[in-house]
Amino acid sequence: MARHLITSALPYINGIKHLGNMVGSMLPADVYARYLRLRGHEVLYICATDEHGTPAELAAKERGIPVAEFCAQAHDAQKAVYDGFSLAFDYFGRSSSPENVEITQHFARRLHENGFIEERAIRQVYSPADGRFLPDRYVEGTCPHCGYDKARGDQCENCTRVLDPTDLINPRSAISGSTELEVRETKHLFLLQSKLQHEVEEWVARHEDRWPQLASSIARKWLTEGLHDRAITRDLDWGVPVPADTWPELAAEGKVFYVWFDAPIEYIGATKEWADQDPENRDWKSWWYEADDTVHYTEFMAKDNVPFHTVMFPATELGVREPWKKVDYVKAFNWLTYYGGKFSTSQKRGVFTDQALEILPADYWRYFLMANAPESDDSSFTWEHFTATVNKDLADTLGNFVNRVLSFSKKRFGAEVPAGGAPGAAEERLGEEIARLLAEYEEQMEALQFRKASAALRALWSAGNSYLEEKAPWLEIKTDQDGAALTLRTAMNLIHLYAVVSEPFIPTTAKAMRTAFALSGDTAPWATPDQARALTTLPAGTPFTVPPVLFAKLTEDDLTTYKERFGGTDQ
Ligand code: B3M
Ligand code: ZN
Repeated sequence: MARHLITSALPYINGIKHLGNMVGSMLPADVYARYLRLRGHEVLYICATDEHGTPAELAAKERGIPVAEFCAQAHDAQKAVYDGFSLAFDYFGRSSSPENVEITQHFARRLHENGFIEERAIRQVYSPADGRFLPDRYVEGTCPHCGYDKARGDQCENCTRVLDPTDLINPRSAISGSTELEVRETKHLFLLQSKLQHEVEEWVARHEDRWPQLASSIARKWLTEGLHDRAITRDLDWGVPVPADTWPELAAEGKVFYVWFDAPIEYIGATKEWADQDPENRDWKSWWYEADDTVHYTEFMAKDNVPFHTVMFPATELGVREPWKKVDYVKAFNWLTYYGGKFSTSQKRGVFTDQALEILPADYWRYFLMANAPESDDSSFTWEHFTATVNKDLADTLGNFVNRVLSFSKKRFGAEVPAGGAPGAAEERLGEEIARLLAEYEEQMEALQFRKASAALRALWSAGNSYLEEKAPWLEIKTDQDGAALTLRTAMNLIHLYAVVSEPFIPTTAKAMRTAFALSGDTAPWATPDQARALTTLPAGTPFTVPPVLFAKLTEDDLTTYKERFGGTDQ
């Protein structure tokens, strides 16, 4: 059995994430991790907050608290939301951890020893009004490539190109707004990526055919444009310090590593944090260092993060000249839009993950987001689509089926799975259909095709409804008690199967469905094709309870309320 290492792009510390961030990284990683665990694989799902850099410093300044304190609070706030979304990380770490500092400094020393880091004097934007250098997002201005006028000094979020603050047209300070900026000389460490271009190209060529097209095309484009040497240190207070044993002068000046240098290393750092929490059975290095072929590493991220993961982090790992595990599969996502426009943290447009949970439980969001994941293209969130999907798929197709079957059976046959009748042609057809759909669901999950997997899951739920309509036990019972008992028993077996296989998408509801049945020894993590075909796992006589309504139906009033509360729906 493979051991699956899974990471999702590290949510930046500043601000609660919106639904677009959730569906492009952590949620699909969680669905995949849950699926693989159920299928008996060993899984390590690691994530963390990405804490260094200018936005954290700016946010702490705004709040008037030290940046370390700001990050500690913001980490806990994000973790609470992810718990609310039922994200079952094996560990959720912090890139400011001592573990990450240690590994980042180690990587830097090794890169230096191997001739891939060089000290260079560069000209940097300095703001006399602010009394400091202005790295990265501390400078804003117009993108030289696409003309977007709110481009940040590190990257243009409109055309996704990586920038240098000095590239910006009409630059201004993000702290004071001052446009009286000058350029001064300062020393920084450069990662000589140009020397690694060839090796990265070879490495990508050996892997990209196994990546989805979105990931490989972005990697290709970057390599074609050529890897440039990049400054990997900054004049900031908050970051991994440049190690004094290797660069005493820069360390004395208080330079720290650039956030994008230490952030991907935190995938490793967080794994060590996980081990340090509980030394028992925590052989963290076997996942990362000299990992054998049984470790399969999958990364989840939105498309703007792809260059860092397919080109830059691999370049770093290659340059270290130590056998650190590199990614096997890059699952990249397009954008989820809000009514066709951008979700925007800064402009508070769209739905944020904490607000989502105030309105409805996680399973509603998990299912909707995965069923509409922006996989092959951007996809748009609208309240109309959301409420219609919840009502149709979750409330009607799944929830109503469960309640209808269990309530009716309890009323007519009591609170045990009813006995009587023998499976006939209808059950045989149903069994074949269920086995086929389960195989389709598994195939799509293995291929990380989440929309298709959701569609197969939905088809499994629908097949139960069709069977129930065909057999109509509420009529059958008038003339054929045993026939009605068979129908209801078969339907209950479907509910149990749904409980088992829906867990990756809707874990809380899945649990409620499964615990409705007092089936002794009910620990099977998954259903076999034979079980799906036979639909007899739950024998007659198994006691059950009728769970409360699984999914509330959303009304026109709810829709109006959501649209009013969140706004921005008319473009
Ligand atoms: N924190 C995403 C961002 O802030 C970034 C991902 C890091 S993954 C190592 O845009
Ligand atoms: Zn641009």
